[in-house]
Order: sequence, then structure tokens, then C-alpha cells
Amino acid sequence: MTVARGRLVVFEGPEGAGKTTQLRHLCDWLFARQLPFTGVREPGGTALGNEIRRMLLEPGRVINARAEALLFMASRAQLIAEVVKPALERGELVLADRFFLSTYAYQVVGRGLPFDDVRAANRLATAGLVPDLTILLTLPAAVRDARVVARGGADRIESAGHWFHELVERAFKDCAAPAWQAAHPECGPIAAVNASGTEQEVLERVLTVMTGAIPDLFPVRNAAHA
Ligand code: Z5A
Repeated sequence: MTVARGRLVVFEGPEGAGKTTQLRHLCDWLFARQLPFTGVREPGGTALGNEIRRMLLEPGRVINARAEALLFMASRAQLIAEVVKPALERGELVLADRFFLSTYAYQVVGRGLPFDDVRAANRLATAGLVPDLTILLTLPAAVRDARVVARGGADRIESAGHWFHELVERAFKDCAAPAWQAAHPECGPIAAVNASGTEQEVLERVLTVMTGAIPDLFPVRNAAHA
């Protein structure tokens, strides 16, 4: 069984919101139902992207904000050309752990880079590809912080300081507003999902939002619920 046509669904949110955990559960769910999908993460997902990821996240490495933004873009350009576009052309569902919304939150709002320039660079990197849906996982900062501390270890961006992460947090909150989405068509539709509760509870919410937003995405789930 295949999805009607390829779709790009992105998972976003500040660190510790549970993106990677939910993507893992969603991939298991799809695999069990023999629905074809491709999972990717940013930065990374290709040989070039993985090298860029190592550079970007290495603690202590000094990277200028503009260079940082362009490194994320280089990883994205390679990922789209090498993995995402071919998977969409095969009619698969592509699930991405972060995409341009992260660049907006971290590089535009967090680092203070000019939005129009970053948006233009993103257009070059993506060749205009816009997500069909972004799931924005929301969770109180205190809960996220506790999860991140419990997990341990901090990469270069996680170590960027309290004020930087406050800005990022606020940027993600703003994105959920309809007015913000209308002004940022390059991000596609964004649906906020409450990420508190057990992993299974969150997965149910994610599946419900995905099914509601893209009704032909999961023929098996829709049939089971009919
Ligand atoms: N970045 C950027 O600056 N610009 C860009 O354009 C892009 C990215 C694309 C990538 O780091 C960094 O790059 C990221 C943004 C920046 N930096 N920051 N900060 P990454 O890929 O290594 O990490 P991440 O994306 O930030 O992921 P994360 O910190 O691991 O967060 P998460 O994926 O949302 O959370 P998780 O790993 O699924 O869960 C965190 C912990 O909580 C873990 O121990 C889980 O077991 C636990 N967890 C998850 N769900 C639950 C529930 N429901 N209950 C209890 N515990 C839970």
C-alpha cells in the first residue's frame, strides 16, 4: 500500500520536546502497517550532512552566526537533493526531525540574522520545497529542561546560554499563531501538539493531528476508524 502522493511532515520544537522520541514511535507505527516512509533529521542525513552536523554541534568550536546559518543550509540542500526529493517522487511520506522552522527560531530569532536573507538562502537550499505539515511539539520549559538535564551532555548549540534559548522558545511559540503562519508561507501549515503525558498519549495526539490535516495520509488508520 502507498500513500496517495509523497508528503513532507516535519517535527519541530525546542530541545527536549520529544521530537526524536515521537518520530521513533511514528516510524514503528508506519512500519507495522507496511506504509512506506523515509525518516530524516537535520542537520545530517547524508554523508556531507553528517560531517556538517559534527562541525555544527562540536562543543567549543567557534562558528560565526552567518557561517552557522549557511552550514545548516548546505546540509539541507544536500539532504533534499539526495534523499527527500527522490522519496517524495516515489510517493513516500517523508518525516523530518527539524527543518526551516528551526533555522527561523535559532538563527533568525536566536542569533539575530536578517530574516529576508535567511529566507532567500533557504529558498536556494530547498529549491522551494515547503512542508505539507509541521507538527510543533509544545511542552513547558521546566519539563523540557528536566528531560534534557536527565539525558545529560550538551552540544555547542545546547550550550549557547539561557537568553539564546529564551529567544528560541519564544520564536517557536509565535509560530503557532495563524497570523504568523499567514506571513510565512515558506513554512507551510503548522499544528501545535501538546507534548506532555506519556509517549503513547503524545503519539495518539500526533496521529490524530496528522490524519486531520492530511486525510489521505493513513488509509489504514482511516479505514480502521471508519
Ligand atoms: N538547529 C539550528 O540551530 N538550526 C537549524 O536550522 C536546524 C537545527 C535544523 C540539532 O540538535 C541542533 O541544531 C538543535 C537545533 C539546531 N540544537 N538545539 N538545541 P539535535 O538533532 O542533536 O537535537 P535536538 O533536535 O535538539 O533534539 P533533542 O534535544 O534530543 O530534543 P527532542 O528530539 O525534541 O527530544 P527527545 O530526544 O525525543 O527527548 C528528550 C528526552 O526526553 C529523552 O531522554 C526522552 O527519552 C525523554 N522523553 C521524550 N518524550 C517523553 C515523554 N513523553 N515523557 C517523558 N520523557 C520523555
